[in-house]
Amino acid sequence: MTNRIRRGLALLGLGLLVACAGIGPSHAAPLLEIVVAGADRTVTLDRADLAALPRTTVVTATPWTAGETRFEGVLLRDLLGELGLPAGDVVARALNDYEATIPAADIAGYDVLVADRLDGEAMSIREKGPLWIIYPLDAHPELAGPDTEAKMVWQLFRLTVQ
Ligand SMILES: Nc1nc2c(c(=O)[nH]1)N[C@H]1C(S)=C(S)[C@@H](COP(=O)(O)O)O[C@H]1N2
Ligand SMILES: [Mo]
Repeated sequence: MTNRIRRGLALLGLGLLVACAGIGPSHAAPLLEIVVAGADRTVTLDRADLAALPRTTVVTATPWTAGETRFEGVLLRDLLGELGLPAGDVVARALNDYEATIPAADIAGYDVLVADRLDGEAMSIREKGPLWIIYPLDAHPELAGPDTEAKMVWQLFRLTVQ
């Protein structure tokens, strides 16, 4: 199979999963749950599902990492778009029950990444993984500061689309 066909099949699989939300195949290691508020609809993605979506790299310094760091993953904008989900505000919830709202305007206007790799490696929970919301801080000086930092949720496991 060519990579193009393989990617097509992977996306088709995702589509079917979305269509069968709630009764889809069980995942060996679910990484991310996406809930559409008020729509009785949940999509569960594992690492392979995330790997099959359009990938983006954001290189930036952060308050929690040393020097320029290379984050790879799926833009929040692309994630919602590819899954056919509404473009609303998104509440990001972490394993420690920390929650922050990522405004729809941020998702549209900035490359907000759901990162699943840091400098080429998967992130353990201890390393703020398996998923981390990354804003492109270095590319946009106006993002510096605690308001953005509060939205950079690590140990992410659930997104709720408002
Ligand atoms: N998973 C998780 N992510 C989180 C938080 C948290 O408590 N848990 N705190 C947020 C807030 S409010 C800020 S200001 C920064 C805090 O980072 P610090 O604990 O390194 O100061 O991370 C954000 N991301
Ligand atoms: Mo904060």
